[in-house]
Amino acid sequence: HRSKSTGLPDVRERTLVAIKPDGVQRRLVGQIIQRFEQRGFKLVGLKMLQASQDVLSEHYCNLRTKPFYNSLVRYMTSGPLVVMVWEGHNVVQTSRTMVGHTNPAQAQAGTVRGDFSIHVSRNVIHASDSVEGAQKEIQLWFQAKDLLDWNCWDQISTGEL
Ligand code: IDP
Repeated sequence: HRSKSTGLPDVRERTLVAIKPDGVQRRLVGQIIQRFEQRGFKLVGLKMLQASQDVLSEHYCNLRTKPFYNSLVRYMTSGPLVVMVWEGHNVVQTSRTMVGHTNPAQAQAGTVRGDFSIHVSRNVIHASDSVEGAQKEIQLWFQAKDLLDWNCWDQISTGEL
């Protein structure tokens, strides 16, 4: 994604990543954060919380009519989540690639789901699926004041090397 005015890479692209309750229970938080750091993305927000039904019904509003919706909400409220905002060049699409297919059975090895999960109802992690979706989800889960605009000394995340 490029800035319409300058044509330069949009260094402010952000996405929402959430480690689901099974990921927290299974002590995968460190390994998952490590993958995003190692890739070069910049962490701009992070918190652990117990999700409310209200936030989840907004977060998954496009799935409300699905047969698995109630069990999805039970799963997502079964324990704490670790919710993060990651920033960097093309972070939305690259995060989806790093997360892997929704159904772990179809997720490639090397992806979070492909390495750490086997069933779609316990697939460890969420990442926004579009730039617009990411903006909505970030607003839903975070207050603007809790996102930090810090300078990365090496600019790895911007793609402007
Ligand atoms: P995504 O998480 O890969 O973006 P979505 O289709 O948006 O996939 O589904 C949201 C979440 O709902 C999935 O990550 C998974 O936890 C759950 N889910 C999706 N499909 C099923 C299903 O067929 N059975 C149970 N849970 C499902």
